[in-house]
Amino acid sequence: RAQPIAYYQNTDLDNTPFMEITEIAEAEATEDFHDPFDLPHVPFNFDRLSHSESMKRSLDFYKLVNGRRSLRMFSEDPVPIEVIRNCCMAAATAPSGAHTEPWTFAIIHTREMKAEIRQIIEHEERINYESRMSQQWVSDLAKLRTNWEKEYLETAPYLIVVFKQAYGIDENGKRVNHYYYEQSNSIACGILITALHNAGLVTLTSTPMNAGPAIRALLDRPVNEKVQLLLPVGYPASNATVPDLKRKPASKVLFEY
Ligand code: IYR
Repeated sequence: RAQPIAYYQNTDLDNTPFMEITEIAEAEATEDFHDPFDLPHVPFNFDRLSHSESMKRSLDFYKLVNGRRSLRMFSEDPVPIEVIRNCCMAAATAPSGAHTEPWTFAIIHTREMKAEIRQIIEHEERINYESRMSQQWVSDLAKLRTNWEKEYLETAPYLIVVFKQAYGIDENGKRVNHYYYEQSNSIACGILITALHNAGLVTLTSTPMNAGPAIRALLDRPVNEKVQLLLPVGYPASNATVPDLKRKPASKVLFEY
């Protein structure tokens, strides 16, 4: 039988467990040894596309995502919740540091909950717009014609709140390290926004300033979770408008070496 393995903690850097080399060797020598941190590695099945197929797909995808716009005027028309679930599960396929999957998606669809979230956000945004933020901030945003009122938080059939987990909590209540959770979560959010657009829906990438803790409390999420984004999702209002923004040309964003 394998003896219990002593791990020690390298507290200077992080909490990654290390095994003494001699312990690994001894433990691996026993037949029923299974390193709890190891995973079987399996063959990767991959179908290679022709260059012309890759060319076509890359251009089609570019055209698809180039059509995405952030919307602030929503219709009340319903959307099947399965579509929203699928988009969230697509987002949850994002790569993450040490495969820790540091995200939680909360789908809000009841009138009552949407109204409560609107109240929380408008209360904070009113302060942001009226006193908390600088004149520079207010004038930089002016072209978007936003203000503290957020009617879309109630008209959109869904609000998706994405939480980032700074660390995990295992079944025994023990803290688990999450690596690169900011980057991991941002990637997941990018996939979510793209998945919603691909499903024929519109959304707004909103970051409810100063309202995160109250939203977390309302949704009864644990303390390791922080609001990353709040996405109203649905169809655009029939009279919806968007600012006539232009994207930077390739010459400004792309450099080849
Ligand atoms: N969060 C505020 C303000 C706002 C800030 C930026 I930077 C934007 O690109 C858009 C809005 C709001 O939602 O009104």
